[in-house]
Amino acid sequence: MSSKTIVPASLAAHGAAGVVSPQVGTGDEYLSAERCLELHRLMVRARVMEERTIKMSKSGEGYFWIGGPGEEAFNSCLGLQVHKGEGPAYDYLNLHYRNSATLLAMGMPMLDAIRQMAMRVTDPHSRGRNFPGHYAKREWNVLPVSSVIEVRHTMAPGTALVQKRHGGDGVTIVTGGDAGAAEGDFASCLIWSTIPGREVPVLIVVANNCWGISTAACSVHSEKRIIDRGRAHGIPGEVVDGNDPVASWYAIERALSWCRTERKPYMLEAKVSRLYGHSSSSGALRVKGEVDCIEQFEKKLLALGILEPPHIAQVHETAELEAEAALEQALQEPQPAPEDVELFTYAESAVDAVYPGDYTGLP
Ligand SMILES: Cc1ncc(C[n+]2csc(CCOP(=O)(O)OP(=O)(O)O)c2C)c(N)n1
Ligand SMILES: [Mg+2]
Repeated sequence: MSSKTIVPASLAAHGAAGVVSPQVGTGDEYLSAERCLELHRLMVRARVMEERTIKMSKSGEGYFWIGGPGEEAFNSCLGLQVHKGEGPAYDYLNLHYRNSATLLAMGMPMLDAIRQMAMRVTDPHSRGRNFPGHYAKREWNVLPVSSVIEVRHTMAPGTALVQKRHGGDGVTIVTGGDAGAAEGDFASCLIWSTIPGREVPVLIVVANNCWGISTAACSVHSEKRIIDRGRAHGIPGEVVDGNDPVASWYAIERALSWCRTERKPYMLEAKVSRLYGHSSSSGALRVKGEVDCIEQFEKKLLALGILEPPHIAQVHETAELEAEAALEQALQEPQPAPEDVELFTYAESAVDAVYPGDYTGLP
């Protein structure tokens, strides 16, 4: 592969006097070609990383796999719009297990996700002790992803309340699926986010892939749109085609802007695909017949002349090389030691009078 970046002719011309910047549109909303190329690269990196970890689950370099192929368009747009930092002045993220593209868009190295899949002690999210996609990053307010779904929905109003008291425009973002939205913890989130006079800035994202493992959403949800669950609580919302990065970008922008300025909750239902089934437990085989956001976006970029086939091939090839290099490195790193098994269970706490420095919290 050539290390030289190929620049599409339409973009090479951009910047010359009198040349209008190309744009990509959905309806009457447009994103610049530069933003679309950035999103495309992120989406491809996320997909390649997920496909590499799926292979790891089959080759014994990792075991259980779960992740976000099919959610790259929406999740990349989300990650690029997060106000990233530590503490209540910044956004808090209570994510589910399909948000790899969000973390990559925020700047996570692919290597860190591969380390988690390969169960290496160098995995900064869980020291090689949790499933893939179970991120935790204090410096970016990414609270630990929980395999137990929707528990973050009862915690999200808490960080949002702190943000409201703190002042500023920090938002708590909580993501989950359609099946999770039928659980009691989801209802608790709606109730605790809208206590009269104490409404809090939570962006509740429902990634609706129409499935909860093997249960079809239509066999669970009586409402046509999941966002309608928010209506009883006065929570505004929007349904967006999560496979469309342009539509997703603006829906997320509107949602975050509402939470940042009104300091109240908003619900966003993103219609997404689930391209490899639920997890490795259901085989992680490529599903036919669902929209692939990357293929769809590439067709659009090709039709507009923003990308040409060699550029697309280069983006994929670069991502694959990055994934292979990450795997090679991760496999050389150590795994956790058996004697560490009881460590790192609870965060240390200066206000814990009994065990302030003991991560286990145990006697
Ligand atoms: C509280 C709880 N109940 C059940 C499960 C088992 N479980 C794991 S994933 C899942 C389905 C989740 O579906 P959805 O919320 O639509 O998210 P998706 O996996 O489709 O993204 C279930 C029931 C769990 N992990 N936690
Ligand atoms: Mg689902």
